Amino acid sequence: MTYELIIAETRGRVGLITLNRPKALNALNDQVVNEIGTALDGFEADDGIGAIVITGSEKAFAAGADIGAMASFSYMDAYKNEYITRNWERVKTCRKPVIAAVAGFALGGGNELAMMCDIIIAADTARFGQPEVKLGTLPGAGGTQRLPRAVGKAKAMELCLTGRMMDAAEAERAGLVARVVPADTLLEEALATAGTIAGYSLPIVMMIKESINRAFEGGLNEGLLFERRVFHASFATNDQKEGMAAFVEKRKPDFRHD
Ligand code: CO8
Repeated sequence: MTYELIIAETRGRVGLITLNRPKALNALNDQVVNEIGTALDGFEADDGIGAIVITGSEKAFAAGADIGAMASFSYMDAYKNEYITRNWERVKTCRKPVIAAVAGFALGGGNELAMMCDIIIAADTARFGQPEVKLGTLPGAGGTQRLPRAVGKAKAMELCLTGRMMDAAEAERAGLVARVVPADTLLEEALATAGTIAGYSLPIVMMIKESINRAFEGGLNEGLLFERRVFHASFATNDQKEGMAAFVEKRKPDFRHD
């Protein structure tokens, strides 16, 4: 598969997607979003891949939806054709863990893309924001929903209503990012984290991802019941037998991902 606006490659059991529209600071258009979707399809179908990293450039993870392309849209262009937002959910529906490795700007749709991923690892140069208000519009790919869940109502309101950016340290304090690392080690750290995850049993990793997502997408009782049932289901996997036997026998587990 050849791509024009992303690079898709594999590093061991990790799939790596690099947004590659540097002159436009990785601004997101239909083609970028579709190419990300196609790359995710490939990684999901590949039994040799256990986790995925999405990254951008040193200057920008993604500076948002392509403003030039949207500038003259009518309501019908946006509503009927679902520009950009049409294929967005593909990141969310990915069953394998996805890590966003963010350096530089993650603004508007760029921040929304990062938040769709399961873990954000930020370079100390990262800056996050939802500046749509400055353009006379609002977040359209989950920003008003995922940001308050990540950082709380007060900070989400302030960020969306003022359009100001927050730096990596503030984003970590607020709970948006899992970890801040020096910029020159970002990819290495993200790939190492993805590699660790990909070394575990894939079905168990998928069960954990699905269960944690319940905490954000439903009520507490439903989430607790879901977690309990998936915990029970893990005893039907060979990897649970192997993982616990290895512990008892004081050896390294040999997960077969089934
Ligand atoms: N769209 C298109 N082009 C962009 C974008 C963008 N979002 N951001 C930057 N660029 C382009 C610039 O036009 C410029 O192009 P050129 O060299 O041809 O003039 C190039 O990238 C470099 O940008 P700057 O010269 O502006 O670089 P600076 O370092 O001076 O500034 C900033 C960097 C602060 C990031 C600045 O470029 C900026 O403010 N960009 C816009 C950020 C923004 O408003 N983002 C939100 C967009 S709206 C949105 O995302 C809505 C989401 C709705 C849901 C859809 C899902 C995607």
